[in-house]
Amino acid sequence: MKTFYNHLHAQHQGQYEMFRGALVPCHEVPARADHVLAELQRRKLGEVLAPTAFDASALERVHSARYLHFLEHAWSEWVALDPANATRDALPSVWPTRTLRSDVLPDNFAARMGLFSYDAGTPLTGGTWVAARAGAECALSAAQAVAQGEQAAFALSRPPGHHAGMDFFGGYCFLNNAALAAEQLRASGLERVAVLDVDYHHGNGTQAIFYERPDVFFASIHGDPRTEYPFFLGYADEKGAGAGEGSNLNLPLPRGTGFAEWFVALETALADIQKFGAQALVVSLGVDTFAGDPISGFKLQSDDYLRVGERLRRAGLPTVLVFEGGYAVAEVGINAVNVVQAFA
Ligand code: OKP
Ligand code: ZN
Repeated sequence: MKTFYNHLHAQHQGQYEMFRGALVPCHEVPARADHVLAELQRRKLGEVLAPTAFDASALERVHSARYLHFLEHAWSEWVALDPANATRDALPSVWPTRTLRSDVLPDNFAARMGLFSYDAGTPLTGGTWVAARAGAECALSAAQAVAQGEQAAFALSRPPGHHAGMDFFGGYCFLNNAALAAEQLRASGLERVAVLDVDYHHGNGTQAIFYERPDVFFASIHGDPRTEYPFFLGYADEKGAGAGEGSNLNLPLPRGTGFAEWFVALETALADIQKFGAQALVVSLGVDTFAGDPISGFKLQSDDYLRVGERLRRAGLPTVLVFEGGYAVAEVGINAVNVVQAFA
């Protein structure tokens, strides 16, 4: 299958994230995508292509114009505050939680960082915008390839996307690559699209974007939010709302879950996607379900990803695979490419 990859991903290189009261080195590093690319090339799994350019209207199907404008200019504003900021990542530190107003756009930069985010684990750097935008273009290009008749395509995007909402960043994500791919498939004429999120963490951004939509089904298998990030969304009782009632499926599983139980959830998700009548599938392909992942709690082994790829192929739908999490850096290439190879 074709892979869409852009070397600009490496421009997003955070130094530190806030973790248990201290700044610790980022888990989401450029080497992650480098390992996936190297493994694809080592196994000679199809062409690696640069994405095509898309204009702002493709991004605005998912994200608000004022959020996109903020992201594009945030770094220069940050450095304008103090030239010494050029060597420091920007992190938010204040948020409009309940009872505070989020309808006003403040002038203050720190206030806008908080307005457009939900955690302090997601540094914004000098290269964040170009990297996120190029990553989004990989997802859009992969969707376009599938819309034009490819059975499947792989968007090797970085930073990841599934935690990013219509107008907020967080969870290492800025632009929601999977949602952009789904909207691109819709815009190319497919009436019903499903997003299946197999990353360890619930795809809160993707869920929220499509929660009231009857035309995009969202299914997610993830660590139980009672104990796992992102904590505040991803429960089994979230089934969609309004016209989207019934088009959202959350399958939370306890920390420590192994492949056998995980695979039962995959069958459940695929059965519902089938019932929904999806004409195409977008997979948020996180491989932080791996037993060796440093920030996650499932117990999948590298060979299990071959069975995941095989099962996804058997769903028989035109499919866009979008790379998300996976922080066991040495194994992330093997695990992600096992899915791609078994699918292809
Ligand atoms: C991004 B993706 C863990 C801190 C949690 C955020 C995790 C974001 C995961 N101790 N930090 O892979 O879903
Ligand atoms: Zn994750």
